[in-house]
Amino acid sequence: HWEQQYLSLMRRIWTEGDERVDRTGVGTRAIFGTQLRFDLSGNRVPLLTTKRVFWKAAAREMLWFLTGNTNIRPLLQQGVTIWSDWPLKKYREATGEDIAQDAFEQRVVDDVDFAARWGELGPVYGKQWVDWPTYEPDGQGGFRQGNGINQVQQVVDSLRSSPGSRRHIIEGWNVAELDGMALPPCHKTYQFCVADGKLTGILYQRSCDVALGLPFNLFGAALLTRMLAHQAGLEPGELVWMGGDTHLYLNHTELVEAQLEREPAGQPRLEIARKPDTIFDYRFEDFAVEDYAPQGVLRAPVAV
Ligand code: DHF
Ligand code: TMP
Repeated sequence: HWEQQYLSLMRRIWTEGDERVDRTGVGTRAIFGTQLRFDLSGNRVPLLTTKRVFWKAAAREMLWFLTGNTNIRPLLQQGVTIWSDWPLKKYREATGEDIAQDAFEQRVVDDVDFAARWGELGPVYGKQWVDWPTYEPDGQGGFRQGNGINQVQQVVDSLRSSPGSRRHIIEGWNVAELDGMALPPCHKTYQFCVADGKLTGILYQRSCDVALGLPFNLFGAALLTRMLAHQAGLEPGELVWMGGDTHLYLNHTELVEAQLEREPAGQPRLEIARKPDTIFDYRFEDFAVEDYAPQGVLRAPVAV
């Protein structure tokens, strides 16, 4: 079964990984340098069946990246809370106020000024993907801001105009702006390749929380590949996922042990109902997952 790849990776990290102290202080077991490969043909999608994955949140997150927005407010307005922990931590540290997560989230939704001040993640994925900053000489020996670069549109254009190119890349790792980001990008590089009328995507993820992040990242990367293929008139090929520091947090023991007991079953498919004029015009309602009958939710704490 295609999902065995994920389960074997999980098992290998848990039994053979190096134990490391990480930034969060939680501790991990990790393997450096890993790969997974999934067939996307026939609209197959690598959505894990050994636990329920909230693919709707992952889809809304991907659409949010494409808007260029970097504030958690639009996510919270749609009930997506996966990015709340980082602004919340910053708010608590700055104000000393022990505000509950749902109260903080409600304030971000209700109060635009509060959201602008406290809901911002900095120039993360969305900003770099569709508005990578540029600078140009101002004619007086200095520099002024130039037009931002929309990497996603450029990839749509290059897939259409020079499908054989080896430069279909979307890069999140803007070295000059890392300091301003709540988290430097994890899924930092996407590359695409056209062969036989099919589009294959590679995601290089520098750091991967295999239990919580990876199920979302696989679905998100597959969705992005599908939208690009759709826009460029190509069929879906494969999704190749490559991991740098690929880890399991030590406080995920219960999830890992339960999930490794389970048998995967089925092959979900992702259907896209409508072809909008541009890649920026997809709506959440355009996506449907079929044949998804996962086993139960497995909860685990996220390391902040
Ligand atoms: N930090 C860490 N330590 N791990 C991450 O996976 C991670 N992911 C980030 C930001 N920082 C991170 C962004 N993506 C969840 C999933 C993805 C995600 C952040 C959080 C998560 O908590 N998933 C839970 C609950 C999902 C829900 O309630 O919608 C899950 O069970 O999948
Ligand atoms: P780091 O910046 O110290 O590497 O911590 C980031 C953590 O978040 C790490 O555990 C990887 C995880 N992560 C994912 O796995 N997927 C994601 O999409 C994001 C944003 C983070």
